[in-house]
Amino acid sequence: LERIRELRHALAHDQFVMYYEPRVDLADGSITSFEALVRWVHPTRGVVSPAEFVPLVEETGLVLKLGDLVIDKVCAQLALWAKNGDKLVPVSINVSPRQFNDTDVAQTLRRALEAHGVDPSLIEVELTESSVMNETASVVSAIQAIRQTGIKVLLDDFGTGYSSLSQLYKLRFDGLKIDRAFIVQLGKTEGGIVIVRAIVTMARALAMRIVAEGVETMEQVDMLRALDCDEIQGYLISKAMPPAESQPVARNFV
Ligand code: G
Ligand code: G
Ligand code: MN
Ligand code: NA
Repeated sequence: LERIRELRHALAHDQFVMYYEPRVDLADGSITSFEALVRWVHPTRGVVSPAEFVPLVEETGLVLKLGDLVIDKVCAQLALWAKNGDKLVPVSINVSPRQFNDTDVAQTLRRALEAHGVDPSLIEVELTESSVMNETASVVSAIQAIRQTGIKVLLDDFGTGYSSLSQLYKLRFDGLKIDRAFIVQLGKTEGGIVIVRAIVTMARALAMRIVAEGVETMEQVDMLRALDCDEIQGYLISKAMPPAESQPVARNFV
């Protein structure tokens, strides 16, 4: 396929860049971290969203190469920010189901951190429910291995998949990101607030940090505050941006 050849070429010729979307603490409006989101800078089509190519790289196994590249790029960026003398905040990396299940991600992360001289506390990993669906021993130990490195693990897009309560209890994520689909419903349907409240109550009981994704309105912010959510991200704060010279940690958003 032409598309696959193009993606291989893009990997070989360094056409991928990372954009960064801030996550904000609802208590004081400070930036708590950035989510790293990959972009393909195509020579003629411009900046291409991962929604257009992640499914194909996932199918072909190229996602393993791309995943390693993303980890390396984020660590390099953190090292650059550190060199500029900024106070750093962590960056979260999306790890695909295939990379999580087929490779030793903890080892890849440790090597990249070491190569760039970056502290593990500056990295977080986002796993989707589909990555951890089968609560096998290998899933449990892979998550433990990442956490033992000093890297936090967050469950991404929560509520859209099929993870069970017993899994959540066993796997002990550091945090949980409530899928945008539920945040959109806040203030629109009664279901929205009921579901978000239930997720917050459960996550709180398991001592997980609670992040709301896809926040676009102040009304949602007010409701999320009332529901005792910890952090938000979304277009109301900022979309993902190319890295600035320094991390803008000082600015207050909400
Ligand atoms: O940034 P955007 O909203 O266009 O991303 C679309 C989808 O691609 C999201 O589901 C997001 O999680 C995924 N994605 C973005 N960057 C990465 C990445 O670096 N690795 C993986 N595995 N998925 C990513
Ligand atoms: O699957 P994941 O949650 O990693 O996907 C993140 C994706 O969500 C990115 O592609 C990002 O561009 C997108 N995104 C982030 N904030 C918002 C938002 O407020 N609204 C919408 N519609 N998309 C968002
Ligand atoms: Mn994510
Ligand atoms: Na998400």
